[in-house]
Amino acid sequence: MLKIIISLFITLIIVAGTVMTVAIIFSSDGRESERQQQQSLEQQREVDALNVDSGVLIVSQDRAFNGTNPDINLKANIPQELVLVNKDSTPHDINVESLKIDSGILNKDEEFKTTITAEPGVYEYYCSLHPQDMKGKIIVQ
Ligand SMILES: [Cu+2]
Repeated sequence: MLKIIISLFITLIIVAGTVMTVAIIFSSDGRESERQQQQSLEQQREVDALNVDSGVLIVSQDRAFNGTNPDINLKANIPQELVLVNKDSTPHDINVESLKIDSGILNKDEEFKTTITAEPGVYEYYCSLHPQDMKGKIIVQ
């Protein structure tokens, strides 16, 4: 009888331990995905920062500028800052030949800043390392 009680007790401890371990793994998973969600929200805010009054933030990531190589709208004849941050482990740059802009090659987490004061027009921007995938238009009005 005593043996049965002891083995029941041991089984109970093993079961409780397993349940607690699973619970801990799940709760840390939850925290992890919450953190990732917050991170992607921050990235979203960075992407949304396009076309703010004072300037433009471009993030190169996954071989694209701001995910979709968007049109960048600028106001004519007003100095506006353009910032490029490279978030890829692959090097990138940004070139706008008609505005004489060449960032030079940026490695991961490096950034390039310039100020654009341009006449109305459409200016192509591109990455010289991936000109097929990373190119878009700066529209100055
Ligand atoms: Cu590139």
